[in-house]
Amino acid sequence: KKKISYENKLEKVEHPMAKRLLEIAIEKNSNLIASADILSTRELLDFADMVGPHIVALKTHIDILTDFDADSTILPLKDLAQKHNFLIMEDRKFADIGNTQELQFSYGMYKISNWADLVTAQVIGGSASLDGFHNVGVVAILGMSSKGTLTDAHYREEAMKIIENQSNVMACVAQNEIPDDLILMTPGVNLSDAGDSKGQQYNTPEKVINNYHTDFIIVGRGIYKAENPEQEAVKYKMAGWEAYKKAL
Ligand code: UP6
Repeated sequence: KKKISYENKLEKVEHPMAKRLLEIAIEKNSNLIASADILSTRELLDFADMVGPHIVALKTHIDILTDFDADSTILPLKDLAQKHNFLIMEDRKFADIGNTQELQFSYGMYKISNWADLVTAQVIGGSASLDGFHNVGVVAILGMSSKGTLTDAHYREEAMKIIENQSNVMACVAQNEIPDDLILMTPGVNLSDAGDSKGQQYNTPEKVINNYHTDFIIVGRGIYKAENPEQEAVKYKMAGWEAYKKAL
């Protein structure tokens, strides 16, 4: 079986953020999401400006920033997203009851609902827990990349039932193939390491695109820890795009 093209997937997806993401992929010839697991605003913004031209989305963990400030972090980040045409994906991995998640999504320091195009959420709380995510693309965590994860085949089967019936879910994070009408994103991608000492497990872009038909590779340390992150982003972008074309 061959991989579905972004053009064909664009006709199958309904969520507006799914459409935007696929349009950006087609326009930029990129299936790269850079994970910016960076601790200061200055470095986050410099990184976003450097890799911005080569990525479809920038994935943030906004709660690891030591100097978060809505005006000095989010406003310039939004400007960079517009300048370079990428989406902002907050990897919050919500995992609570619906009411709490709604509060976490819109209130507190980060006010994620004000600025994130996409947010990640676990499905552990069940279907109704996801209902409160409005005006955002929900990326559901179907399976994790870490050693010993509880997202085994049974979990994923039950999770997929929730995901398929939830109209605000536009994508899944997983380490396996999923139905063609959803977007698949795969982290745990690195060209030079096999893993880290804390349970992370890596595959190459080629392997995840070939084996899982993933639509988007998520790369963190492979890029932001590199001596020349822009050059490395180009390398991952090219590896991802070549593998995509070969898998078609
Ligand atoms: N991430 C995973 N695996 C998952 C889900 N999410 O690694 O199953 C996220 C991590 C991190 C990024 O939270 O932000 O993807 C991977 O970073 P790395 O490439 O530096 O390992």
